[in-house]
Amino acid sequence: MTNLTDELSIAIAELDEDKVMALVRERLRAGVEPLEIVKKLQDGMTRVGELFETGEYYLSELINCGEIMKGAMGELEPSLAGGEQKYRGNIVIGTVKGDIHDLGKNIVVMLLKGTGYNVIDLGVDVPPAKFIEAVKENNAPLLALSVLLTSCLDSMKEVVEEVKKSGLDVKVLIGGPIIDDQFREYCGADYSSNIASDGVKYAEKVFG
Ligand code: B12
Repeated sequence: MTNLTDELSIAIAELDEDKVMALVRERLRAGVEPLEIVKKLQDGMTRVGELFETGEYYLSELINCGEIMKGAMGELEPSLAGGEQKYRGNIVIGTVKGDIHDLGKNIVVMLLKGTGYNVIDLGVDVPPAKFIEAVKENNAPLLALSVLLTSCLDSMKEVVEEVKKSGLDVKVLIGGPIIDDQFREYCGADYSSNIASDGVKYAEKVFG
């Protein structure tokens, strides 16, 4: 079980919404980096996942945790998204079919928007054909996919295969906590990461 020492991580693990919101605001005011705050929240959410696995938390707690994180993201969004930026190009993003987790993807979206990209966010549970259609329609040089469920890794592989078959000139970035280089090689994606800010790093590679 993860050993939590940070007050904010503990507050979200204990599903103490008021404390989470108060600490997020306090840290933002104190000038703490928004991604540092996200990391602390994520640590606490990992604990929630562990408590769910061991049967101490139920689905209702998982849902509650997601809602608290959404509230915290609302506070963090202005700092993550930044100010007006020069337009740098189109990026299509979504969570793959069968998976409805979107909090991590939404952070990637905020960071990309904040850097000046026009992000076409297809949402969650997105079938492969919809990704292909959106890439074509928007002439997007980069497609980003998110996944959290092990059972949906095949959905992700299917998207990458369909993209490669389509002959479209688009790079594919896959992300999520269970994504590693080995899986990237196996499914044939161009880039992989489990860090939101890497979305920007790889976008810079693609858009130059
Ligand atoms: C909140 C939560 C939910 C919420 C989701 C709310 C929402 N709007 O997203 C709800 C309640 C809906 C939910 C449902 C389920 N969940 Co859930 N959930 C979680 C929990 C607690 C937190 C996930 C989260 O948001 N983390 C915070 C975000 C910020 O982190 P993140 O997603 O990892 O994203 C970061 C990086 O990975 C990266 N990233 C993510 N995507 C991308 C994409 C790109 C391109 C890049 C570059 C980076 C990147 O950037 C982010 C910031 O660094 C996790 C526990 C955990 N360990 O994470 C379980 C967890 C993911 N859930 C799990 C399960 C089993 C389920 C359910 C099947 C439960 C059930 N019995 O119904 C359902 C599945 C529903 C479905 N079809 O998808 C398991 C998955 C196990 C597995 N690996 O397969 C976990 C790990 C819990 C556990 N330990 O058992 N869940």
